[in-house]
Amino acid sequence: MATPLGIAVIGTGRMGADHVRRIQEVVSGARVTAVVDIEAERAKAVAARVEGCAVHTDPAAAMASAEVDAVLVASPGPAHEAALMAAFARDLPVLCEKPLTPDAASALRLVEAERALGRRRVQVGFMRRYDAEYTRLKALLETGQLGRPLMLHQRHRNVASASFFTSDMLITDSVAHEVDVTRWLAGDEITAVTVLRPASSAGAPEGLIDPQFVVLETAGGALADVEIFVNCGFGYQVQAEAVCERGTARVGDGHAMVTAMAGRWGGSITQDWTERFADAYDREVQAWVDATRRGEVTGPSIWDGYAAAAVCEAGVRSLHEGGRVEVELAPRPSLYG
Ligand code: ISE
Repeated sequence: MATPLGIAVIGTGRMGADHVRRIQEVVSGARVTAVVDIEAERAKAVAARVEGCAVHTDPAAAMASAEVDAVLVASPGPAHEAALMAAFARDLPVLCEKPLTPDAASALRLVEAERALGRRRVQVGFMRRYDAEYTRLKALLETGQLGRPLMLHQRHRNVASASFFTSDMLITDSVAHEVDVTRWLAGDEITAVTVLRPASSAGAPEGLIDPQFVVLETAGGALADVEIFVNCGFGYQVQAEAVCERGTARVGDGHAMVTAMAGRWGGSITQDWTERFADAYDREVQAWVDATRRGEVTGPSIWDGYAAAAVCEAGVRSLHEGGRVEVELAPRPSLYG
């Protein structure tokens, strides 16, 4: 394909606008040809920065354009199913931000719809798989030098949650990342989830259950724990430590630069995910564009998105009902290996 890939970006909120900038300024081989948002004014403001970019309020209308070769979905999770179904109807390749959808039933409908096409069309935006530290950890585990991973300790802290954030979203929107990382690093499905509630922070909005402590069990018997704390106030931290049979490996300490001055040493903590994972997002979108131009689909699949949704759904049940909840997973179609 000699001409750049024409991309429609669905959703022009924080992530969508960042992806538009990325495609225009960082990624090679692609350009944004349309943006879509139910709030037309917001879409217009983003499109104004991109030459020749069309503005739509309906994803299907954008996809009907001959200028659109592929779709990047960055609207809120509940809007993903309709956008992906519209893309399937036109057989367009898709990069869909996480979560694939907020619940397992809608995610499974998407698995079935893609399977009916007979080939993969969707890459799901679990960007940590493109982060330099996480890819090194994965590569190290794959060498087998450390032996099998037995436990995974993960911490996920945000400075402050958005006004629309609910207690369930700590699981479906935030822990969804650790669910994917756990499946990816362990190379295994998650079979059960337990969500515990420490005392909520006075720094969290009234009624929000924050922090939460999540325990994930894998089919192979590994355990992963996740501290999710979305109003920690001091910084954006995402850390993981794999404890294996013959050693441990840890990522996310954020010691890229340590300063020493006036009798103290220290460094800075990133403040949000667009900063901490900027390189990962760049690599993710470039990999998607490159694969699409080759006529391939790589990266996290719609099955990975569904599996994460099923685990998160069990997590939300555990949050509300207490105790350990088993994950119900449909049989994995051969399309997904
Ligand atoms: C947000 O949607 C993300 O994907 C971030 O990576 C995560 O840290 C945050 O908690 C989510 O709300």
